[in-house]
Amino acid sequence: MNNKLNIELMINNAISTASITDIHTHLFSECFGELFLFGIDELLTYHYLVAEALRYDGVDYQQFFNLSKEEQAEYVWKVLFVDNTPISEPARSVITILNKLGLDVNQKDLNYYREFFRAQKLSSYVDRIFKITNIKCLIMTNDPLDQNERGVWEKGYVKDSRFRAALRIDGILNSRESSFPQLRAFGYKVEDDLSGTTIEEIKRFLIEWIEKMDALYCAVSLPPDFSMLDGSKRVEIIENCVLPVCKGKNIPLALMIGVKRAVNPELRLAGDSLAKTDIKALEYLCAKYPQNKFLVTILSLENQHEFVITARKFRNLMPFGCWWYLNSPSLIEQITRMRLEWLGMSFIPQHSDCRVFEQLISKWEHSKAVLAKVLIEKYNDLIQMGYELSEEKINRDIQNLLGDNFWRFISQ
Ligand code: FIX
Ligand code: ZN
Repeated sequence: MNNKLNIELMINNAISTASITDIHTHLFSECFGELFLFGIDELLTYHYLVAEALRYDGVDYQQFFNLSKEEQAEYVWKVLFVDNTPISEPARSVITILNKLGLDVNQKDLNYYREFFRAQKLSSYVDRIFKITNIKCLIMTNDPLDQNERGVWEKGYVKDSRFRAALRIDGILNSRESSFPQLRAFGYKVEDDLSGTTIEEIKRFLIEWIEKMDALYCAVSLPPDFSMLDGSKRVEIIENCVLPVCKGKNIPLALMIGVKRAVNPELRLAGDSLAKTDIKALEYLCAKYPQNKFLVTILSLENQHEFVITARKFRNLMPFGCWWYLNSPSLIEQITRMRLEWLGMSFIPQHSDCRVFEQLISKWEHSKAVLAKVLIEKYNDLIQMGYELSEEKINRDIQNLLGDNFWRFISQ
């Protein structure tokens, strides 16, 4: 029997039991050593919180960054959690994590939390977080030009099927002045003007690393003024290297568009902002390269309607996630509702973008609550007209949204 209450129970149950694939994170598996971030000090020094804490008084930015990690965490803790109420989305997330881990959220002494995290045995702790969150698999962000990361891929990498790779190519597309010398040092014959063997050598680099990492896709973040018609070297590399390689390997290219890097460089990682982009570049790519697949997320709220309609026009375009500054309940709700209304179930509603392991708990908990709210509304619109829904159909739909849409898109 379909009634409102039943549907609500079925949706909540389906959302809490679906096995999630988190398609974009900055997490690393245990074998990456220090790149695996966890615990209260890492949570408090997350760049989302740093930007917020530094708004409250006139502390010198440089002075703050000169502090040790523990001292920075203490500063953020005092400002955002002791002297103020942690109401913002990033601050509330810390409270959600502590609560879900069974800790007393009213303790003001940071050492109480530190002791808990210090006492964890990493491997079983990792298992526990995967269990709490029902995450089957998450995708890392992997940059072979990063010295620390590269070292692990070359020596000491241990496969863990819960952590899959994505080859991040911001270096070759956005900062050739630093990435090309690195490529040359690694033995790739590339010229700054892209002459000679450069195109073939970049392709060789991409293929070698896709294979080494078993990467599920290539990814790049792009500025708001990203264009495919500006005659830039970036466009040349995309069209002559990245797209042919992705097509040959049958993997998507993930485009993350709209980030304005280092608006306030003094804030370091916390200093990036956003602006509207022109969807034309996406239309051009999807239309001109129907054999390529594009996983896309866009940072500006103002772009979301055009973006959703563009996805209706191109089946090689898969919208994913509410990225970064869109990852808050009111914005997720608005965007998810719009996507459901115009794309049905054919999109990927969320990814976490976690940098610290326990953030998987809060980011998914908060997003799932919003997804449930919107789906309850949408399913109720149908049952009010006598449309019959079964638990099986609801489970299927939600499993598609939280995991299977991605794997189907990858394997098409
Ligand atoms: O470029 C990206 O992948 C961004 O998501 C990050 O660089 C950003 O700093 C972030 O953590 C957003 O959530
Ligand atoms: Zn990211």
